[in-house]
Amino acid sequence: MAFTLPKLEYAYNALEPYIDARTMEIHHTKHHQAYIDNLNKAIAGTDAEKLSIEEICRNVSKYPVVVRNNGGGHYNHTMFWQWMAPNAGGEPIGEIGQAIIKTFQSFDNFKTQFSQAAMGRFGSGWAWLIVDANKNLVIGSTPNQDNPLMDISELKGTPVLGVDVWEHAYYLHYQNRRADYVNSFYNVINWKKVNELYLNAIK
Ligand code: MN3
Repeated sequence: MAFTLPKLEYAYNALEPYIDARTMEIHHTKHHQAYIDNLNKAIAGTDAEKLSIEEICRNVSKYPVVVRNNGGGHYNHTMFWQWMAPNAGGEPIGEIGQAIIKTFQSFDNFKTQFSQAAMGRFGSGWAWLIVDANKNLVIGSTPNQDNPLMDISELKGTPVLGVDVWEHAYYLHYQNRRADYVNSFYNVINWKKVNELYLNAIK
């Protein structure tokens, strides 16, 4: 079974003014689609075709680098679309809200550290909030299309939130102003989804 582009649960313009419609459309239909096409090409006729994208990421050291880059791209973007929603953002709700306060003392402290991870990632990559092997929340970042599921990643755990800091995610609207983009991201975080992923990760 070849991987296919997941449908967004909202319109391309639904995250405006924080994420513009043109960026969303190009990001989804061109960038994400290209990762999927290249991944499908790379795994055609191999045993990886039978695996989920999570399983491929967990064992990514066994595959050529093209699978790492494009498989990571597919997983990361599939999650990224769900980490955002219209009429969302603000303070985290539910168990993830409590865990964030417990771990980082306040939501403001969390935002400071998460933004630092996003700003500190040189070049292209992702900033993450993960649940590590000890069920603790940890903030970090990975380069390129790597992610914390990958066996080759220094940062390891289950992603519950991530932000794409590749320039293609923000350049049309924010140009070089990554900090403004990351600040805007807090207005579209789908905490309901993040909470679901958190509850699953601490089981
Ligand atoms: Mn991207």
